[in-house]
This record gives sequence, structure tokens and C-alpha cells, in this order.
Amino acid sequence: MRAPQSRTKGGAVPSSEELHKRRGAAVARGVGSVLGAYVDRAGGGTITDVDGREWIDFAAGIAVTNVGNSAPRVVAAVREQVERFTHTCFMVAPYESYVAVCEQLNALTPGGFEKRSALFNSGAEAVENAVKIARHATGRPAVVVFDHAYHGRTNLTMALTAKNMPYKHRFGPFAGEVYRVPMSYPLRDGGLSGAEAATRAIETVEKQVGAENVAALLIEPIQGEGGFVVPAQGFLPALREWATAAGVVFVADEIQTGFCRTGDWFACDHEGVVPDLVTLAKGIAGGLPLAAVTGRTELMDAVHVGGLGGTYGGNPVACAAALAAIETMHELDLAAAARRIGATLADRLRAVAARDARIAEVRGRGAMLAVELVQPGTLVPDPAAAAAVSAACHAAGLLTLTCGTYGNVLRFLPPLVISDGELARGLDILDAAFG
Ligand code: PLZ
Repeated sequence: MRAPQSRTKGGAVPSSEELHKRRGAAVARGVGSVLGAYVDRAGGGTITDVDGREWIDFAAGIAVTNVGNSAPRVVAAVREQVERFTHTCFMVAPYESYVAVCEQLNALTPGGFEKRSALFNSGAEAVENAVKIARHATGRPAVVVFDHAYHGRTNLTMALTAKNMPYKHRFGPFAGEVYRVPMSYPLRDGGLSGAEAATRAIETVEKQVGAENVAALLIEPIQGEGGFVVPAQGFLPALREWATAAGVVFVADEIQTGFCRTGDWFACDHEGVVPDLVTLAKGIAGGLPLAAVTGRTELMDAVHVGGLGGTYGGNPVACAAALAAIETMHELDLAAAARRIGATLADRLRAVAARDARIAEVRGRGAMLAVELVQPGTLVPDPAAAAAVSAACHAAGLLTLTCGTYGNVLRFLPPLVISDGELARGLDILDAAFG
């Protein structure tokens, strides 16, 4: 193990405590952090801070480092690319890797039809552009989103996101023509079937918006920040069918679920749902900032030349990383790895749930799993329990995250290259933290 090193010029090695003080005097308070420690390095399944303390990583930078941190192929590709050129702006002087990433995305995403892609920097930017494309192609204004949805923090995506605190509070006014309808949430909707929940959502749209006014229906196939809510089987296919009949662009936000996380390349693959447009980010580039919209050529190419873009979108270093990350996912079969990790994790979580009445449900798919915590015998959310278990995990060397509209969901997103030993150690800590 390398000795912790200063990441600042010369001088002594700063400790996490010292860095935290400096942060307080330099970094805006509005930007929070889950961990109080400051990272020195991170590998497949662990994060080490500047004081040499180590955490098993069940966060993957919020479902980003699916191929692991500093994955060997990604490091090599990035190194090679920075030495050739760092930026020309694709809109000024284009380069091959941008084209190659688009080719990969067109081939990997659901749907055998002809597709085109455009590259951006962040998930929110991809979502904004998907809405722009859908509006432009249909000539309609409205966007339909769901309860508990999370789509980003920019002005339009705040409007698309459901939860007020911390994302929207006092940041309005928000973009218009956004309509929210009920989600399929099996634990909390009285056990509606997927078809029933879809009918409820569709009737709301038809009564309150009118299908002919709707440009896009935007949905996370498994909700991320909103609580790892897995809709009942049949919900997504029924919405897909309605969208087709109504001429509505079906947009799947696969930003958190994509790139092998759920045990398939994309969560839509599970039920064979084929979106018209997909938004991608996070896992796409092994930790470098890259995002994309991929979809039907007739929608993507409806937009006039120059209508889409941005200075950094599809930056060559990020594209090189993406190509290497995608190659890694193929070569290591990370979709299968996600299923394996998920099976081990789910077994253990179910065993904990059997003895802990605070766990109302173990849910998710592949290596995207969560437990929802309630006051025993009720469905009353218990965010304090989620925070307490999470804090116990952090203190004992396991990095976990919470989520959910009610803040009462503990979620687990290990890198898909985590070793069996690291996974087992993480699960032991988690198990003990519930005690
Ligand atoms: N769509 C489904 O999960 C990002 C947000 C963390 P950006 N989720 C993590 C936070 O608190 O800001 C996300 C997502 C889905 C869109 C986004 C937005 O992606 O890359 O954070 O803009």
C-alpha cells in the first residue's frame, strides 16, 4: 500500500480533519458530502482516505464506477488520449472517439432500429436535451414525469424531479409544461398490478394534459434517488404501448440503471421495453464526465444542424474512457457480475430483514438493491433508522448511501468488479450495523 501523499504542492500531508477545516472556509455550504473523510485513492471495491483509513465501497460514486475506480483499461486509454490532445470541441474540430462512442451506444441500447446519439457532460444535460429533441420532433409542449422521480438539478430537470428538499427548495420558479403522475410503487400503492398502475397514470395524463399535447413521457425504469422503486411487472410495457398509440416519445432515463448495473446492459432490457430515446451518463465512462442521448434516427435527426451541442460535450478524454469502460464491461461480463453480486447481497439482506421488523422491503435488481425502513408493523417511513444504520456502516468501514422521497431507504451500489472478499466484508459490516 502506498503511503498517503499530499495532493497539494509541497508541504506536509493534510489529514482529513485539516481538509475538512479548509473546505469549510473555501467550499460553498450548499454542496454536501456523505463521508467526512477525504479520498487519497480508490480501487475496485475500496476507497482509502488521506489518513490511510479504508472503506468498502457500496456507493460507486452513485452508480458511476461500475468498472471500478481507476480501472486499468480506462487509465491506459485516458493517459494515451491526454498525451494526444485534451480538447478541440467536437463542434469545432471533430475526432473519431466521439463517433465511436455513438456507434457503441446505438448498438448497445434497446431497439434494433436505426439510431443516432449526441454526447453531453452530465445526466441533467442529457435529460434536458432529450426533452428538447422530443419537443422539437413532435411540436408538442408537455412532458409527463412520475412521483418520486429524479432527473437532475438544472432548472428544467428540477421541474422534472419530484422531491423538494434538498433539490428544489427556494430554487424556483421552475420550467413549465411538466406534469407529474402516480408511479407504480408496489409497497405503497396497495398492490396495484403494473397494468392497473399504468391505467391510473395514463388516465391522469389524458384528463389533465391531453395525450395530443404530450411530447415525452420520461421515466426511470427503476427509480434511483426516489428510493430504488421497482415498478410492478407490466407497468413499463403498458406505458410504452400507450406512448406508441398516442404519438408520445417514450424516454427512458437509464442514467443510474444503465451499463450493466441491474444485471442487463440497461434496465429496460429486463421486460423487453424499447424506448424511443434513452438518457445515459454515470456508468458510461468509468468516472469521467460524459452523458448521452441515444434514440430513433427520425427523432434525433429532426433537430436542425447546430441545434444540439456544448463546449465540452463528448470531450475526447471522456470518450476514450467510455470506449475503455464499455470494452471492460464486455470482457469481464459485468452484467453477469451484477447478477452474481445482487444474488449474494439480496440473500444477506433478506436474512437481515427476517430478524429486523424495521425492514419493510428488500428490492431492486442486480447490483442495484435497497431496503426500505419503516416503523415496525406500519408503513410509516423511518428516515432516522436509515441514517443510523448508514452512520454505523460508515464508522465501521463501509460506504453506503440513503435515498427515497422519505429518506428511509438504504441503497447498495457496489462497483461491479468488487471482489468476493470485499463484498463479504461489506456485508458483515452491514449485518452488524443493523444490530
Ligand atoms: N437521472 C436517474 O440518477 C443523478 C444525483 C446526485 P447528473 N443521480 C445522482 C445528486 O444529489 O445530485 C441522476 C439520476 C437520474 C438524472 C440524474 C442527473 O445526473 O449527472 O447528476 O446531472
